[in-house]
Order: sequence, then structure tokens, then C-alpha cells
Amino acid sequence: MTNEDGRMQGVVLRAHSGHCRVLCEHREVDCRLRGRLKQGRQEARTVAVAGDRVELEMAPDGSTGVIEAVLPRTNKISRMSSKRDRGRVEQVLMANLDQVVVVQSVSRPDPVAGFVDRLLVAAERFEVDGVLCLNKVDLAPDVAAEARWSYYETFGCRVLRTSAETGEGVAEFGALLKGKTSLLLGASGTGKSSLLARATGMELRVGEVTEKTGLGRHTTTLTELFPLSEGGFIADSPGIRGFDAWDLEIAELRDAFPDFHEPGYQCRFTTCIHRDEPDCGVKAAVTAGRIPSWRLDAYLGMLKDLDQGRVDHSGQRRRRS
Ligand SMILES: Nc1nc2c(ncn2[C@@H]2O[C@H](COP(=O)(O)OP(=O)(O)OP(=O)(O)O)[C@@H](O)[C@H]2O)c(=O)[nH]1
Ligand SMILES: [Mg+2]
Ligand SMILES: [Zn+2]
Repeated sequence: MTNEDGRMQGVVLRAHSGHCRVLCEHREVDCRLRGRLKQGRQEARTVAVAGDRVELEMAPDGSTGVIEAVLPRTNKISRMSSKRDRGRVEQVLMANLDQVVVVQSVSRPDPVAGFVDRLLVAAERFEVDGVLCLNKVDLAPDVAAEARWSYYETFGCRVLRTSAETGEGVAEFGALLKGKTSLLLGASGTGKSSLLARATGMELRVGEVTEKTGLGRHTTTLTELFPLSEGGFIADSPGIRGFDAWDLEIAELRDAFPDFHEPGYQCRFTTCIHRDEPDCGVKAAVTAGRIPSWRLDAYLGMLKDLDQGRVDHSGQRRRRS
């Protein structure tokens, strides 16, 4: 596609310090960013990310290009950079997506309490569909976590059970991706790349889970988008240890727990954040066993992080940008 300036349009497949691989007219082209697009070193990584639609000027021989403009995003997934000492830096993982597929192994690595909840909150915060994919169902599951999974379905979250090893559920996983732009997100070693390879036949690097710690080895190092033969795109991403959604307000965090909405109507205060307030409908629902206590714990853990983040990063309350 060409616009009136004679520029081509493309989709960024991967981006790394000002260099991007762009899919343009069924070809992959290495591009650099036009200097004026870079807004200083720290922001450079947010200017163009996987999934961004861009306008580019192609070299006469068509071998390389220069990104002249990044088109407005329909949405994005972004988080606070984990390099906390540098202050508050936004890290955009991906732009223009339809869904986040949270990949969690039922064991090896074992699920960490609150982690899936955290990733689903990120999807809610950025108004992207969140799906939970439980992988490695061929292994004996971590018993403590097993009881939790079916709860997610009770508030409308789709839950898939897969094994990249035996192929169980992989057809369903493939069907989920069809025609959509998806991002695979999860801890290292949960099997994101393995699942993707099994579902699409692509050759991707996978890494052993460390015998001693049961953790992954951070095999995938860059978020990369792949076009699917049946339409749509899928992004594989590096394993993450934590995720603090960028620019998350307390009220947004509260609203990102769909199972709290209805009991929340019983809270005495409409501003209740279900922490210290009296007559809280959500806490009553936990006491009555309608909401499991680990869900409230996951929420309160994130609330605490949010409170601390506000002080740690700037010493003053954050303002929406
Ligand atoms: N038993 C079993 N092993 C699996 C399954 N899926 C993946 N694995 C193994 O888990 C290990 C990690 O798989 P990867 O696909 O590299 O995991 P990843 O999530 O991409 O990890 P990072 O790239 O580090 O984030 C490899 O040894 C895989 O063979 C599964 O369904 N069952
Ligand atoms: Mg990987
Ligand atoms: Zn409440």
C-alpha cells in the first residue's frame, strides 16, 4: 500500500534500539527510524514496537528502508520498565493487538500466586481480551494452583488447556489465534515458543527448564510478531518475572477484577477500594466463600505495589499523560 507521498505502509515485526524489521508488501525489510522520531534515548524503545503500523521510505534497491512516521495506535500493552533505579520509564511491549494469551505451565515452572491475575489485569487495563492458556497438562500439576484455574472461567475469562508435548489442545490454541493479532505473555519456560512452534510449524528456539530451580532460561529475548498463514499475527515474547502495568490508577486496578464488580455494589462507599473500609461487599463475599481469598490477596498485593510505586518513583503523585 502506498500513500500520496509515495510512502509505503508496513507492520513492525520486531524492534531493537531504533532498528526495526518491517513487513511491507509481503516482504521483510530492515529499517531504521528517522532521527526526528526518536524522542531521546529512554523513549526510543516506545517509538516503534512490534505491531506498530508505519510509513516508510524504501531505498531505491528495496533492500532497506527508513521509518518516516508511526501511525496512531488503536491500543498497546505497556509496563513500567523493570530498571527501577532509572525512575519511571514506559516500556511498550506491543501495539495494535486483539488479545493477550497468558501462558502458564501447570508445573515446571510452578505457578507463582498472583502472577496470572497480574497479567490479566494488564489486559483489562489496556482493554484487550485476556485468555488463559494452561500449558504442560501432560505433567502432574502443581496441586496448590490446580484448584484456582476453573475459577477464572466463572467471571468470563476463557481458559485453554494445552500440551506442546503431546499436542493436546493445540488445535484449539491455533483456532484462538486465527485472524487475530495476539501476544503470548508469561514467565520464562512456560512453553510459549514451544506452543507456537507446535501450532504453526514455525521453527523457534526453545530452552530447557533448569533442573535445579525449575525455572526457564529466558530463551526468547525479543518480542517478535509472526504473520499467520491463515490470517492474523502472533507475537512471541521473552519470559517475564513481573509486570507492573503502565499508568494504572487505583480505580482501574479495582475495576480490572471483574469478579469484584457485583459484590462491590454492596460496599458502603462507592469509592471503596476493598482494603480498609468498613462494610465492604467484596470482603463479605470472600468471607462467604463466593470469592476465593487468593483473588483478594492478588488484588491487595497489586494495590500495595501501586501505592509504593507512587512514592518510590517520583516522590509525588502521578499525573496522567
Ligand atoms: N512436558 C512439557 N514440556 C513442555 C511443554 N511445552 C514446553 N515444554 C518444555 O518447556 C521448556 C521451555 O519451553 P519454551 O518454549 O522455550 O518456553 P518459553 O515460554 O518460550 O520460554 P522463554 O522463551 O524463556 O520465555 C522446553 O524444554 C520445552 O520443551 C509441554 O506442554 N509439556
Ligand atoms: Mg520462548
Ligand atoms: Zn469494598
